[in-house]
Amino acid sequence: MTQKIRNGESLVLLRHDWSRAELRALFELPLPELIFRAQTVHRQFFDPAEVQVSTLLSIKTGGCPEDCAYCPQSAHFDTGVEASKLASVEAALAAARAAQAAGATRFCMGAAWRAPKDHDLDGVCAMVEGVRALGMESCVTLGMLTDAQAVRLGAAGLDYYNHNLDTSPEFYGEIITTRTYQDRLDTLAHIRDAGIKLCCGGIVGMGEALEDRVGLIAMLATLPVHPESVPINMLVQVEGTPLAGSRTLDPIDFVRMIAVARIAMPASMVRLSAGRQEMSDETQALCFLAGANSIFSGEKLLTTANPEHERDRRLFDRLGLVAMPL
Ligand code: SAM
Ligand code: DTB
Ligand code: SF4
Repeated sequence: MTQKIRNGESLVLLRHDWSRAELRALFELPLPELIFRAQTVHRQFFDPAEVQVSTLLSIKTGGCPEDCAYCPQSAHFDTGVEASKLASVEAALAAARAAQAAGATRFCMGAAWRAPKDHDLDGVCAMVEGVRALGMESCVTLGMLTDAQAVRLGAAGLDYYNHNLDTSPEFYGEIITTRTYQDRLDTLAHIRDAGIKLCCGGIVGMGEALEDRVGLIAMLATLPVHPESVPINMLVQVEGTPLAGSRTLDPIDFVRMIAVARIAMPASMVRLSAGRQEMSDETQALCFLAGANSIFSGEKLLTTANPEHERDRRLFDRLGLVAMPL
C-alpha cells in the first residue's frame, strides 16, 4: 500500500517498501551525508526550527506484571518504584493545566498496565475529554488494547496512542517474554482501525546490534501507514532492572538512529524521547539537526528525571528553536 499525503499544494507518496539493506546503507553513510539527507527531507515537511512539545504524566505507576528488561515499573524487578492506583481525573487535569501553562501542546498519560480493564477506561476517557477541553492534544499509553477498547478511546476523542515496538523482532525476546511482538502489532492495528493516530517507536542502548536498530526502523517504516509520531528512546538505566550496567550507546549512533528514522518516515514527528537528562546539549543539538522535531518537556518522564524547564528554555534559545504551534 502506498500512503499519499498532502504537502502544501502537492501530493507526496510516502515509501512503505524500505528494505533492511537500504536502511543499513543509510546507517553506514558518512555522518555529513546522512545529516544532509535527513535535513533535506525534514525541510520538505516541516519547519526545522519548530519542535513539538509534549508533557508526560504517570497516571498509574509501578507493579506491572510484564517483564520488560528496561523498565523500572515492572513488578519483576526491585527498583524502589512504589506502585500506585489510577490517579483521579482532577489530579490528571491539574497536571495537564500546569503543562499547558509551561508551554506543552500535547499531554501524554501513561499507565503501568499489561492491558487496561474495561472499567479502567472510564477514568481514562474522562481524562482524555478533559485534556481536549483544555485545547491540548491527548495521548495515552496503557499497554495492549482490544479493538472495542480502542473504539471507546477514539470515541472519547483520543488523538494519539503510544505503543512501542521497542526493538527488532529478533532481539525482542531478549528484552520481554510476557508478550509477543505479534501482540504489539495487533494492538497497533486496533488503534489504527479506531481512527486514532499512532505514536510508535522504540529504545536503543539496550545492548542491541546495529542490525536490530535497522530492523526496528524497517518494521515501523513498512507499516501500512507510518506512525504519526516516532519516539526514539535512549535507554535510561535504572538500578534493579536487568539492563542496568549495559554498555552505553555512542551518542553519534543515537544521532544516526534519529536521522534514519527521519529519512524513512519523512512526514512523521520524530521524538527525541527518554534519555535527554543524560545527554549533552551538543548531542541534543545534533539530534535536532538530524531531524528530531519533538520532545518531552517537564522534569519527570514517567518515573525518571527529564531536563528542567530552565535547561530546555536555554537550549531552545541557544539553538533558535521554537515550540511548534498546534
Ligand atoms: N505499559 C505500557 C506499555 O508498555 O505499553 C505503557 C508505558 S511504557 C513505560 C512506554 C514505553 O516507555 C515503553 O514501551 C518503552 O519504550 C519506554 N521506556 C520504559 N522504560 C524505559 C527506560 N528505562 N528507558 C527508555 N525508555 C523506556
Ligand atoms: C515513550 O516512547 N517514551 C516515554 C513514553 N513513550 C511513554 C516513556 C519513557 C519512560 C522512561 C522511563 C521512566 O521514566 O519510567
Ligand atoms: Fe509494564 Fe510498560 Fe514497563 Fe513493560 S514498559 S513493564 S508493560 S509499564
